[in-house]
Amino acid sequence: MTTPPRFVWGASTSAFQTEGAAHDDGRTDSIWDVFLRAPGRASHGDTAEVACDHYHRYAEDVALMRTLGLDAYRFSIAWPRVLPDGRGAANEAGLAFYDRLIDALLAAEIEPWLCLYHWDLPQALEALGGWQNRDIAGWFADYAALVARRYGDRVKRFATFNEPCVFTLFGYGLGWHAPGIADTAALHKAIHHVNLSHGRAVDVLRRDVAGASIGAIHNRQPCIAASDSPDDAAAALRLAAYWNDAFPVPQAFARYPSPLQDAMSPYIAPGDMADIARPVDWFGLNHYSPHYVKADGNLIGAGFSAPPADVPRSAIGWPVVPGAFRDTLLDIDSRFRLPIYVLENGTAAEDSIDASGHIQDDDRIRYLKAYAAAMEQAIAAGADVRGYFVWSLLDNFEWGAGYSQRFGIVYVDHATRRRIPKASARWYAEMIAARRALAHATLPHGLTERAAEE
Ligand code: IFM
Repeated sequence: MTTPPRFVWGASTSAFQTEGAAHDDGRTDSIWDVFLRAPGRASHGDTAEVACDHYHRYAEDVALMRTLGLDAYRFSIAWPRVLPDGRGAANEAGLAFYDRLIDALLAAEIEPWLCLYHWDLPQALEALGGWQNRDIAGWFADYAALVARRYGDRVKRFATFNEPCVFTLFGYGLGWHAPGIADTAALHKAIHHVNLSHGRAVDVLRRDVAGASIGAIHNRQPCIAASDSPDDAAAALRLAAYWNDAFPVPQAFARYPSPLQDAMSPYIAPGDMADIARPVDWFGLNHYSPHYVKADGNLIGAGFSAPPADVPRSAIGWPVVPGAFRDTLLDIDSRFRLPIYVLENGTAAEDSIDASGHIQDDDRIRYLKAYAAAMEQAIAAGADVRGYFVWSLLDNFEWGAGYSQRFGIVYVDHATRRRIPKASARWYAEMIAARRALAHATLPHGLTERAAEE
């Protein structure tokens, strides 16, 4: 057992994927609501209008988390729920929902981890250019200030963005995600304005929340050339620049990675890079598998390839390579020198309810065990990993895949919204309890975990 005392075990979700209540209490459209109205955007025409109905069932969900023994829960705020126009007048009814959620978490002794942005930009701001409009850095800072002042008395853990590489590349570069734009300039402007917004929000959170612990959440996956060809090798380097480095590198080192420097330079104003590279407290990592990359005619010249035949894959075809997780943690540790929190890891699996009403998701348990072991190898080798959050608590709305992919450790019947903990939820709860007991047992007699750390 190599996880340190006070290691944080949690689960993550996001607002758009779970809340539903798309039109309740003054919430307006996000870019995803609008994007999904066009045909063919998500499997089976699925939408997130109701999703897991977490908006109305949050108390049941918090009670479930408590039975699992979670230390922490990561959720995101729906920007269009609290600021229906994206800026200006706040919506009290929307703000009050997160008061209820946060208070329920604290009453259950579960630490709230709040992410400001998990892809659901208010459509009202997209109408003004969205992430392509430089003014968004100010709008995002104002939104961050609203959230900080409202919840900062009870929430200390703040993330600015979840996976900025994914929503910029897929939303503005390749056109697969909302708002469905595929344009080189749009992609580069979006990347820079998201970075600028991150820096501004860090300053606001630091100013307005006493004792804030702030980070950003990055998806990092090794990019491996699909063949020995020089074209595939060059494509892998390009994808790595967009996917792995376009956000953490400027945020930590005040420069863009070299393959992107020329493309980004038209959008950088004097002082921007210093404004982006504001000190943070931790590095949030989302990791699932490595990417296999081939040359492609798309606007970044890089496409996703199937893994080699001998690489095991999950039910949805994602490579299962725990060693890549270990290596990613060690790489982050050596390059960024920050405490690392794994804020998403997990897998979709073939989940079905058996005759006795159970979901025996052995594939997911195997995946989680292998990835937990890889994380422990990284910790044993010196990586400063302080927490692990499974993706996801619930089977939720999986973007373009709609409800066809289930990532939850808790099954959600999408017709009735009934929740049923899967075998993996029981495994996770038992693993957390066992590690906690061991951490206590290894402390010198009479010393609490916190005292030992101090
Ligand atoms: O569901 C997503 C999440 O929103 C962002 N990270 C990856 C997950 C699985 O695809």
